[in-house]
Amino acid sequence: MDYAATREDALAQIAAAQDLGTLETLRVGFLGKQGSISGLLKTLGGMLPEERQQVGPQIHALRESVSEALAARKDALEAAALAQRLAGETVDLTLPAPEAPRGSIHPVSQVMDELAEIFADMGFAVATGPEIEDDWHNFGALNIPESHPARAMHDTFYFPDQDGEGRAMLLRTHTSPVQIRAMLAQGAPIRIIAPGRVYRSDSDATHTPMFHQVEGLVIDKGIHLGHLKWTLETFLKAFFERDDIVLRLRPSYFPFTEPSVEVDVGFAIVGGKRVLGGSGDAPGHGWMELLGSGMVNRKVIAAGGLDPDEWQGFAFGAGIDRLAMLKYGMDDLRAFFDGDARWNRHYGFNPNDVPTLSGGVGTAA
Ligand code: 2NL
Repeated sequence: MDYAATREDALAQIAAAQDLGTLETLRVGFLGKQGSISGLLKTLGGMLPEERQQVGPQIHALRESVSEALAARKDALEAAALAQRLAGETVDLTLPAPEAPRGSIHPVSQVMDELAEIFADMGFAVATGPEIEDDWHNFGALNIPESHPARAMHDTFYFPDQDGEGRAMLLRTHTSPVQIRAMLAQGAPIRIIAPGRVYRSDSDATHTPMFHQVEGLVIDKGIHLGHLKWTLETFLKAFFERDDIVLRLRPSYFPFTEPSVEVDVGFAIVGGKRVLGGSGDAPGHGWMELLGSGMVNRKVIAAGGLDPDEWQGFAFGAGIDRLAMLKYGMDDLRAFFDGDARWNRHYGFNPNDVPTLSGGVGTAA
């Protein structure tokens, strides 16, 4: 057997391989389980010791040089492929700068910025907290009993396992747990808003399983419903940028507030569309429910680690997505979360134009 000729032939084939696929086929043909050189190695077992001593080193040397040639050719082909890719992926540094900034602020982010700006002016801080909560912070502390429908599997996304203390874990259904945590961590007095993502197992034209809520909480001494009404009126006038916003407070029920009030805002119908402003009782006008609120239930103040005989407060909650739709005129909630670039461009806001009370909170278009 002429191992030198076999070697030359193999090396020539390897040198001629023009791509990694061909090279791999060659490798399998020489060194694979059924490969020709692997076959030669197997013949060693049937040889007499003298013959094996003479032929063995030649076959091993053949395998060695073929294996080295394969590795070297592989490196060369990979380097060539990389060089070709880099040549095609050059960055043209002479391209002109974009005329306007690319990307825009999502209406939900814009409204959250507006809320922070408006409430900061009234002395509120922005509080945030975990979206994965335990049963107690989301329900128990808020006087929502085990039997309450809001706790049913139907509305709440539960995790399969409990936490270390045996409490059920869930995706928060409102941002109230943020305010419970703030009471426990900071004590009183408190003035905060808690904007953020919340989750409910609900999905149709007007409900998405994830949506955005803002809640507000004030705890101090001698707080009454008048403070609540003034705060919401001042907020809504600044947010909708109209002085003629009129509120109607209606008795309602929430487990976490007592008394509870639903807040309606008067609207007029202008060109077939509802425009907020003016009394809903005037001819051609109506009332739209916008917020839920009330005086914080004594049990909730106590769950927050405070003495309800010393501290009182009010709280409110509203949907941010809905506030954005009303202010900026979108009619389909689901489009908020589709990520359609055309929608984002159309309804998005200039990232260089931040909401300010002096410049107009919502004029950044
Ligand atoms: C609604 C109603 C509401 C609250 C949220 C609250 C939070 C704490 C204590 C007491 Cl820590 N209350 N939040 C109160 C009343 C209403 O939201 O319709 N939201 C969309």
